Amino acid sequence: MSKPDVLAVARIHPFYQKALERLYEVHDRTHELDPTAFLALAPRIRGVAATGESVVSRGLLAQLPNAQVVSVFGVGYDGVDVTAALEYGIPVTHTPGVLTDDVADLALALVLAVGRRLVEADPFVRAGQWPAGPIALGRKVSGARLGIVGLGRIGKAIAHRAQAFGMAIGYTARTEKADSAYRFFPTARDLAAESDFLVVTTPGGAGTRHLINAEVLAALGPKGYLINVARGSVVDEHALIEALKSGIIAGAGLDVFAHEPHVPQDLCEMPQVVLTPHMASATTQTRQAMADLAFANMRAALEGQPLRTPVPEWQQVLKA
Ligand code: NAP
Ligand code: 8YV
Repeated sequence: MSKPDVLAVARIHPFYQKALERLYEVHDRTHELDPTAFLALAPRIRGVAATGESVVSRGLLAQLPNAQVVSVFGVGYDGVDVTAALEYGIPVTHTPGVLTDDVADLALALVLAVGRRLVEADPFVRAGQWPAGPIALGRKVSGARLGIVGLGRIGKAIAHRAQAFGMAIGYTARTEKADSAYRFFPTARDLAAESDFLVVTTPGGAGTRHLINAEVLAALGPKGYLINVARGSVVDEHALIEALKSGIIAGAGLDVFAHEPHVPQDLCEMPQVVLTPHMASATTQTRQAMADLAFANMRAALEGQPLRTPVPEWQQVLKA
């Protein structure tokens, strides 16, 4: 018997790919790489494998009458047209929780890297500049004010780590958290005005587009640092570059960008900025856990079993 067909809409991680290939015929980006072949293939597609950065449009979903799931390898699914998926009765799943620790770890690493000038310090030593030093002073992290934009799974894990550094923690979110002892601010601007480090951990998509804009950056101020481990779309990248160039903020630590994998040259040339290639969940252990969960969701959907981790919008459908 032939294996059920699955479409990978992006280059998916080898751990996820290998797991899928055990049970399914995986078609790698056929919709983009060979549109003619895709016309014949599309009605056979039973599942869609995606990443957190993938675009799964209404147009694509409309071509997949027999798709039973979009299984995202990642917690963020802002590129998936969930409204269309719901209309077509195609559940969307993601991988919440298993990557939370890694993303929080990287957020703290970026706080420390920009505050303590780690990325400047390494070439300073290697290039023999130490004898003519000293290197410029850093910004003390312990005891500083940390503002978290989005107190969800990742935001809370960042706060937990920051407590060990004795940081004063504030946050903003869509709603105040009754069970949180951290100080709530109704807007990102208000939070920025009271933060030394502003860490962004919201989902991407229309609801958060340019939530961090020129006004928020001005409120963060010339001694403030922006850290983004959420999505590039949440920050107005042009406003950020201007703010960094003109000293409106002190520096930034960025794991995500507006047009990945392309990073503006301006950012690459700034010593007060630390850049990482969307790698917050990129450890062997976490990528394996993400692959296991994304695969489990795919398999459950194709075997008619309950989904492990459907996105909240689909959970609402199940409840109704
Ligand atoms: P989560 O538990 O759903 O938390 C999201 C938080 O964002 C919630 O507290 C939510 O507020 C808040 N939020 C949503 N819209 C907002 C808005 N307009 N203004 C202010 N706050 C808003 O999600 P998570 O598991 O922590 O993941 C968060 C995001 O991190 C993902 O969606 C993804 O984009 C990103 N991420 C990036 C990487 C990476 O590699 N860099 C890895 C994993 C995840 P309420 O609680 O009030 O609803
Ligand atoms: C991954 C992510 O880098 O979970 C997310 O939302 O952005 C990251 O964990 C991504 O999904 C893998 O491509």
